[in-house]
Amino acid sequence: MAVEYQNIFTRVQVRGPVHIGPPMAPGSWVRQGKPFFVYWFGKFGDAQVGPFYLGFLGLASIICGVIAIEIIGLNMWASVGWDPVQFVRQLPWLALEPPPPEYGLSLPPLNKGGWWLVAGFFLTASILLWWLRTYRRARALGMGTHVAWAFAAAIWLYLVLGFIRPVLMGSWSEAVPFGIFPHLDWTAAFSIRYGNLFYNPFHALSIAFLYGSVLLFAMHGATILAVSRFGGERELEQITDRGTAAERAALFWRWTMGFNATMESIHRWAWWFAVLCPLTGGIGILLTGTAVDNWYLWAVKHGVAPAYPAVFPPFPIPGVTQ
Ligand code: 07D
Ligand code: 07D
Repeated sequence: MAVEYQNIFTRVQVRGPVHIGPPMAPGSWVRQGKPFFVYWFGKFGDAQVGPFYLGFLGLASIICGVIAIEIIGLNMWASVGWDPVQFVRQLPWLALEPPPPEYGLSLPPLNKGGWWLVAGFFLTASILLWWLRTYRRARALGMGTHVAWAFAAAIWLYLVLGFIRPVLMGSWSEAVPFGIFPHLDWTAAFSIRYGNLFYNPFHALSIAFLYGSVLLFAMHGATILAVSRFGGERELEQITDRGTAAERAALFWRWTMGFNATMESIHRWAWWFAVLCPLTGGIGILLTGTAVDNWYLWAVKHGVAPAYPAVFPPFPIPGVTQ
């Protein structure tokens, strides 16, 4: 029955004794926590919780992250006069803003954007430390470092938005504020200030990869679920010894589109589509204000967008007496 297929819960839970994982290399921290099972976790993923590897990098990252969030939160709370009710009520609209333009790249007083710099420093340290952790844990398991490099693509966009571009523009005030809706206001204002980001070809590329990622994710998830009755979700076996699941999945797409991915190539497509979204996006943001001041006028100049006719005074309209 079709309705049985449209189910977010894992249908079969295989439960063995807890798995501690492979032995640790000398010099590593121990893994913390006695592992246990949670039935409802097993509905979404693996039922076993723990053990957890904290490690130096993990601990340092969490400490920096907590410092950043605490600075942001306390500044937001101060902005409502330390009223706890207003803090909770107005939280989505509260902000910790970067320094105003007159401070350029200098160190401003704490209450004039200084706290923004300190919070940004700790948030960035936390993210970079977490990146190192993904790299090191992958290496410790003898894995490739694909996850770390995909994460690096997102960090590239984050650094362009909050650090590299503001430095090139000579002002911290160009950077993004901390806050739920304030960072959306910044995004909208940025687009308007630089002549409509829709005319930025790298924004367009980034959107194509964003939408493409969604499409690929849906196609891949659906295809594998559709052949799971033949063991299709055991993807590794299907790569090395292509079975009936892989054959059927491939045939389905070859029949419908004339071309099909393979059990391996689909994951390469997925990785590249996801990575190229923030990678091209970061290029687009880096060019904005540095190389291109107004994307609409840039598009007019390059014949991508039509120039608006001057329809009313004070613009002179050719052939019309003023
Ligand atoms: C689902 C994985 C889990 C991650 C989550 C995010 C925080 C921030 C901090 C209050 C897909 C956790 C959030 C830790 C809380 C404070 C101080 C990932 C998943 C659940 N944005 N953005 C959101 C960030 C930028 C834009 C939501 C971060 C740019 C638009 C969330 C960054 C621009 C919309 C969020 C960042 C931009 C959002 C949901 C960093 C252009 C929305 C995110 C570090 C790219 C959406 C109210 C999500 C929303 C939204 C976080 C940067 C635009 C709060 C951490 C400057 C248009 N952004 N964002 O699910 O609902 O991601 O906003 O660069 O519509 Mg954003
Ligand atoms: C933000 C990478 C950094 C995140 C990191 C994660 C934590 C949280 C969490 C513990 C997302 C750190 C995580 C700290 C820890 C827990 C739980 C990735 C980030 C390192 N746009 N737009 C994009 C669309 C318009 C604007 C990209 C669509 C308007 C600006 C994307 C539309 C205006 C910027 C995209 C649209 C505008 C973007 C983001 C439609 C506003 C950017 C890709 C249909 C009026 C960013 C080149 C991404 C960019 C960006 C989509 C419209 C402004 C493809 C679909 C015209 C300023 N827009 N946009 O991966 O790269 O983000 O632009 O209208 O900076 Mg846009």
